[in-house]
Amino acid sequence: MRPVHLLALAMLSIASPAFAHAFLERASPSVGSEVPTSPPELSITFTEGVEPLFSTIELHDASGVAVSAGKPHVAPNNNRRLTIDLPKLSPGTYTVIWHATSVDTHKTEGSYQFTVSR
Ligand SMILES: [Cu+2]
Repeated sequence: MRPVHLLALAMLSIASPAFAHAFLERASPSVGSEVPTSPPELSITFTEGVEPLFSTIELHDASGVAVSAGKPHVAPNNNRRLTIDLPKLSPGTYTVIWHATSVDTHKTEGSYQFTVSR
């Protein structure tokens, strides 16, 4: 059992705050949600501040076609929230692909989906 405990300790130290990266904390529309109508904007709140010039949010419709959206920006008082303005979205399921560069220059990425019902 001893080697297993050592491994668990090593993993805990990797996950310490000194090794923090920008991961998705919450999103709007939220991850996996269904929203009644096309939202005016999409925002992702990360676990640490991000650099908007070096971060991207892409949106793809159900057939994989990229939806052209605005450049990502952060609010002056909250660099953890990255926002893009959205065009009018047709009903369907959309895939959001994000690439974040945090203020400590670490890069992270991920994706999730949401659905516009009408
Ligand atoms: Cu980091």
